[in-house]
Amino acid sequence: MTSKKDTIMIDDLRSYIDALEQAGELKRIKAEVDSKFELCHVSKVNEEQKGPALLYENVKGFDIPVLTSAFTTPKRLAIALEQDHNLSMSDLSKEWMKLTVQELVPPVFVDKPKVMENVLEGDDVDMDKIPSPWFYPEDGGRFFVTAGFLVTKDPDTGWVNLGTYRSQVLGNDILGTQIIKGKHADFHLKQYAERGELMPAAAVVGTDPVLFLASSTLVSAQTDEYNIAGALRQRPVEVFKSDLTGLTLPANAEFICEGFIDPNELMEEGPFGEYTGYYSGNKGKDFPKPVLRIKRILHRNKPIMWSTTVGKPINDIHMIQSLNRTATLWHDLETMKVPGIESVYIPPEACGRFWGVVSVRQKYPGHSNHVGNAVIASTTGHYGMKGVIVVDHDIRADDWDRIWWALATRFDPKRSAQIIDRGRSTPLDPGLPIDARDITSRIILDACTPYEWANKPNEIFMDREVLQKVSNRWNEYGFEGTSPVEGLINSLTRPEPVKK
Ligand SMILES: Cc1cc2nc3c(=O)[nH]c(=O)nc-3n(C[C@H](O)[C@H](O)[C@H](O)COP(=O)(O)O)c2cc1C
Ligand SMILES: [Mn+2]
Repeated sequence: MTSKKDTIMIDDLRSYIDALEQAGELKRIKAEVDSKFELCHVSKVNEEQKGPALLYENVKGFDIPVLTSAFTTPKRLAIALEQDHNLSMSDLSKEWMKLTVQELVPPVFVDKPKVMENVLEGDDVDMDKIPSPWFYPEDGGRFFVTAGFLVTKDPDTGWVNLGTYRSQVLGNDILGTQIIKGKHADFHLKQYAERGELMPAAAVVGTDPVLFLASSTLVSAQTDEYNIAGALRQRPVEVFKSDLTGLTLPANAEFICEGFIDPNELMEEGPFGEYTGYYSGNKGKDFPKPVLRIKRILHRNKPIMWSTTVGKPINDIHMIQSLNRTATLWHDLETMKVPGIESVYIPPEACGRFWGVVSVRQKYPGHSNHVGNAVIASTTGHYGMKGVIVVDHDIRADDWDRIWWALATRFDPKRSAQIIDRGRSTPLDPGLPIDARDITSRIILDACTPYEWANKPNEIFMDREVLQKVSNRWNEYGFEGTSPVEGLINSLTRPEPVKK
């Protein structure tokens, strides 16, 4: 078991790669690999096998290595967050929630940012020199930002926002950026449009992984994601103030493309194989995107490119969404004062957003129903979630074997399922018709034994004393290793009756 104190201190992409390598979670690929399709296809097949993170050291036509599959197992997310490597996804989300509801930690400004080691301007601004992968055959081209973020600033209040919006290379010095309506950079863009000004913006790739994780989390407006990343690390992120755009930028990034977005300029971008496993519905002229015109590229010496494959689950984006949406849903339920919440989980298999599971210790009739309805009314759960499963406290929200058992044995479809109409949806949900994706229905599956039943089914348990003896004698029976019973005795034996 790896405890927190054994982990490497991470403050950039390189130290994260070192930490992965130390934990045996990184494979270096020496063979020449084409960044068009081949790199993505190798990574995707490796991800399906639950393989390690991959560092492609010999990318055809480039001398810049590319990292993929950084987060595709819970262990690698735990390494990124400097947490115990054995934590489950749901437990990691709980740690995330605890850290981000504490005091936020603002960044610290440094004099000599490493990302300024190389400053490319004029004709040297050439996105074709960077190995931005081309992922799937029907994608519109190469995508520079998949594991990164756009930095923008509120011109009125100075709030600095980091948002992960994928960005396609549309020319030597042009990035098309998919900022979906209502995202924070969209707020900023509208403010610059009203002022009749260009919006300073920077596309950043290859940072401390917590910055990428924070930039793709639903954080409140007017909250700098730097402060969230600082809270997750319990120490400040190193930043600098750009003399070109005035933006606060991460000092240790591998690449930063700085420039300006004209609020009135849109270009065709995409299509892109999305995290749903489908291409997005509307494309081309029906869905043009804002463009970042790059004035300069900053990069570290010997820079490293970082990408995520996207496409069908499970890859980085599903793990990220599972992690941060579980954390925010859990927090939502706590702030709504729903009692008895034992664990929460939004599985990556369900694209990290469409289904959620909550385990509850019931305290009153209708409690489990309260939980299901609270989930879909919450800030996290109201947006795009289609189904909620509620289980009793003896089942962990991320224990699929037992969730199936609850659906088999504590559930009656007529009594336990409810369909709710007209919830907020996402334009990327392929389960809805392409032209009618604003609204979805939802289902709540209450897989709990009703609290009010006087005559509850009699569950099978083991004898406590005999089980303790079995645990003590585990190796005597000829089994190797520590007894699997330790720590499980309470859940395998009949709970003490609650004293009235
Ligand atoms: C890998 C990845 C790719 C994403 N791509 C997009 C995207 O192209 N457009 C978008 O609006 N949101 C995208 N998201 C979701 C946003 O990052 C998320 O909604 C985040 O909260 C946006 O930042 P903001 O809240 O500061 O606007 C992506 C998330 C991840 C993890
Ligand atoms: Mn934000």
